[in-house]
Amino acid sequence: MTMTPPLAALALLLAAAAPAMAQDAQALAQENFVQADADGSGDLTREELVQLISLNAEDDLGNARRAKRMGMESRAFDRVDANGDDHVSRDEIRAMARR
Ligand SMILES: [Ca+2]
Ligand SMILES: [Ca+2]
Repeated sequence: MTMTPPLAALALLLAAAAPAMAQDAQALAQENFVQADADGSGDLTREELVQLISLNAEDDLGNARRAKRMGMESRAFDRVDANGDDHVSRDEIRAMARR
């Protein structure tokens, strides 16, 4: 697991409530979450999380662009899905951002 990105970097790539982020960037990240959540379930499947990172990369939020280039999406998903139910909730993203 030497390639596992640090949690702080994960928070940034998901653009989740990182204290350093400007308010408008966080608003954009929230919009992207809603857009990525294709079925409106309030949480993200692996595919939806990949979409979120793509949207964040397009908006150049956090380090999403670099994460995408490095193909870190799937690894990020595994780290963020704390309870292993194959869905990433807002709470799980927030919990990770706080760590
Ligand atoms: Ca969903
Ligand atoms: Ca989960």
